[in-house]
Amino acid sequence: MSKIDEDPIDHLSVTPPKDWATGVPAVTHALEYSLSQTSPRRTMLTLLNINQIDGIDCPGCAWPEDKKRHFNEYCENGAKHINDEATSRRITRDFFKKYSIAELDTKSDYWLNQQGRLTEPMIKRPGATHYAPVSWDEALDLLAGELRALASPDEAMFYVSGRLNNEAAFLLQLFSRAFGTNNLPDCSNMCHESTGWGLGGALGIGKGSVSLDDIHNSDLVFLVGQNPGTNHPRMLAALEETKRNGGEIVAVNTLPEAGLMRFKHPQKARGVIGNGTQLADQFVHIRAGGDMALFQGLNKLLLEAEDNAPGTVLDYKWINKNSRGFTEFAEAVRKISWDDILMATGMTLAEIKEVHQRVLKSKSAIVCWAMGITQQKHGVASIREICNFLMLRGNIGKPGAGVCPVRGHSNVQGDRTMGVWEQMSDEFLDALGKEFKFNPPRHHGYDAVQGIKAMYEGKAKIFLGVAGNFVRATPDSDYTEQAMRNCRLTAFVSTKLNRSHTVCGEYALILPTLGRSDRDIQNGIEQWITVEDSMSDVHRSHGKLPPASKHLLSEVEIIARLARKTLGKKSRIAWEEMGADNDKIRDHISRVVPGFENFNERVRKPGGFNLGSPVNNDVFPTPSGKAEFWASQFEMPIVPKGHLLLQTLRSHDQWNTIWYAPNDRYRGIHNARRVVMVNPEDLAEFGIADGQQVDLVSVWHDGERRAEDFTVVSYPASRGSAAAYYPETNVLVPLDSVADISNCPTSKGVVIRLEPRR
Ligand SMILES: Nc1nc2c(c(=O)[nH]1)N[C@H]1C(S)=C(S)[C@@H](COP(=O)(O)OP(=O)(O)OC[C@H]3O[C@@H](n4cnc5c(=O)[nH]c(N)nc54)[C@H](O)[C@@H]3O)O[C@H]1N2
Ligand SMILES: Nc1nc2c(c(=O)[nH]1)N[C@H]1C(S)=C(S)[C@@H](COP(=O)(O)OP(=O)(O)OC[C@H]3O[C@@H](n4cnc5c(=O)[nH]c(N)nc54)[C@H](O)[C@@H]3O)O[C@H]1N2
Ligand code: SF4
Ligand SMILES: [Mo]
Repeated sequence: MSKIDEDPIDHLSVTPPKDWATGVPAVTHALEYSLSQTSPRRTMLTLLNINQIDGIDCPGCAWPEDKKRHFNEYCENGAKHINDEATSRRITRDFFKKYSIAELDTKSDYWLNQQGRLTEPMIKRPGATHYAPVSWDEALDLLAGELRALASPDEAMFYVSGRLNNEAAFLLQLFSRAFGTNNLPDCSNMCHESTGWGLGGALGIGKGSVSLDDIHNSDLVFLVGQNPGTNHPRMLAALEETKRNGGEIVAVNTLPEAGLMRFKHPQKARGVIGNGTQLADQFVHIRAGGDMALFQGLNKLLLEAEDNAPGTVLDYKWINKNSRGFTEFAEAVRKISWDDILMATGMTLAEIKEVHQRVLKSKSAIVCWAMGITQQKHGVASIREICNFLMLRGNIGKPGAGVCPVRGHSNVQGDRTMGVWEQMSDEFLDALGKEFKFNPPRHHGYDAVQGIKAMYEGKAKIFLGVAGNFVRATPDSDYTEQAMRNCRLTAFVSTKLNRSHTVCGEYALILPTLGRSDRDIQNGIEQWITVEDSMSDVHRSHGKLPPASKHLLSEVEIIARLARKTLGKKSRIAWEEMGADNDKIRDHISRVVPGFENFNERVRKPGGFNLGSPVNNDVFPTPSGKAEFWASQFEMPIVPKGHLLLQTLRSHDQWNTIWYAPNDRYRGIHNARRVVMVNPEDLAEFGIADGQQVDLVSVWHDGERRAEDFTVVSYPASRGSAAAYYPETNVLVPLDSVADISNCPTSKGVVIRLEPRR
């Protein structure tokens, strides 16, 4: 680990990609990072508490805990994430005196994060070169005054990242609506937004329908467009159980990710020695953006198989009882040509038939997916096709079957449940208005992409981010940075320093907050928060560590104080009461959010409660009350000759916009991040050598965008695709290159060419 003020040396070395994930080296890597951040005592305190019943919910991904909690209920990356927050390093006012904002802006994302926890509120005033200390009251008075001075509430935006807990998310959306706007963009806009639209249209739900037990007991699990070894490591233990119970796994990816192939359990003797468990029974090396075509092909084969042996393949009982649109859908799928499907998938017919045979053999199937699907132009249509596929054999609502979108941030699903969305339903707004006796605005707000455009054009003037790193998480970095700089005021409620603090509006505020691992005492009573995981389990998280500084406030308190200062005495909402007592917020939630009745009581039970999914009781909350088949048009990304389809993805040593070390161990990439992984045959065709320096140039209707100085790594990526790390490559993603319907940036589908550097 390098010194605190230097970046690790950028000196690429490449080793062969691994074909197994999470063995003993993983545990040592977790400890190494943790101990570089804090003392052995604090490391042990966090690790003993992570994901335990009365402990700290892992601030990493949203994968659920096993009902039978194990002593070590965490993975290597979870340990890194929690100790990145629990770090003993501190940023004080002297730090901001030493570095100008312009100087901080030249530092890497790594460096900014490594400086440690933020400890007191800071302000940048118009024309100032440095942040200066400011009291909480002065900071919040300024923000409140500026909000009140806006010509319209819709000139303000309130961004939420999925690290935020339920109580704070509920309070923020309440404040935003009481102030008068639905401008609530969130990280989900860039993440599983396509999932919400796809599942909403097909099944009337926005979330997954399966439990861990379903995964364990399924006959066939598809892992499509996700990298669980890095991004949801404990999912591998669940998949190992699937295998042990006789289930099969089909992995569909443009890269042969280590975690899809084989798993060595870090906490079991047989994971330490030996070869571990083989995971994927079949690896489908798909062409980028070819997943919809794959499922169309599988659906075509199912229809043909039913023709050949009527009454044996499709579940007509389920289809007739629960769905609509089968006939139109079947007609459309039959018309799609195999030539198109094979071209889009890059597969042979024999390979697709092999998957089909596995489907025929199975009595239950689950499809899991993540960013490889949602961040594609036709992501929503791909998810509709996945739903068609499952519905054909009644694989919704029975044990071992269903949809499993694998969520990113630990509470990203909960934040949406709590009403953080720019287009919440009238039912939700009615309930909110009734509970708090006001009329919430009804017109939709800005999502992330629309919000950036509005700031650029001067239509939005104040940006408040609660958690996250908006400027690095969003596409088209140059444009987005200008959009932020155009603002009157940018403010962030944050635990750690990041780029969003160095790209400032006229005024800028850093509002430091307690992290999930910090103890929060209000009036002598310990406060705890709640989260909802990827499988709709709602449970508690208790901070355990002494707060990083005595000046920190909880997110809830910051929002409550801001709300009172902005809305003044005329607001009849009990902000002070809620800001001081999370139980009070939960009481309100119990009357506003469906499924949260008796919230305080039920969530106090060990492990909390599960929200369930209506589709498991054959209830489909679509406008028709039925599950909807959908006839998607055939679609595949068109990539001009000499170009590649770039995906911007995560390395093993990073949490979203923040990297912990310049390594991607499973992919064999060490000591560098500006690398682009390309298939050797594509490189040969372009006349570009492994190890050559290139610029990545993205091609879009409004012109070209450039990311300079990348090293080419010859890699088994599928033909025609390329992979490079986010957020360094966000500059290449055009703001209006978005998924149809969901408006999610196409971070996995950017047309680029490689331009050799002289
Ligand atoms: N350690 C760690 N864990 C994390 C995160 C992190 O940054 N670090 N982030 C969290 C968040 S917010 C999220 S949303 C999740 C993200 O979890 P993932 O979705 O697994 O994350 P990505 O790294 O974006 O990887 C996308 C995967 O899709 C594949 N892919 C790309 N294009 C295609 C395609 O066209 N078809 C198919 N079939 N596959 C494709 C890529 O090769 C890669 O394996 O992870 C969460 N967990
Ligand atoms: N090109 C490209 N862009 C992408 C993606 C991609 O795959 N490719 N993925 C997208 C996805 S899936 C997502 S989810 C977004 C992620 O977007 P964000 O969620 O906005 O980004 P993070 O990097 O998770 O935010 C990290 C910051 O959160 C703050 N933080 C951490 N914990 C806490 C806390 O407890 N409270 C508060 N208040 N602050 C805290 C810290 O200051 C830290 O610096 O990025 C998206 N952008
Ligand atoms: S799988 Fe996700 S939630 Fe579980 S310990 Fe790892 S990072 Fe944390
Ligand atoms: Mo995400």
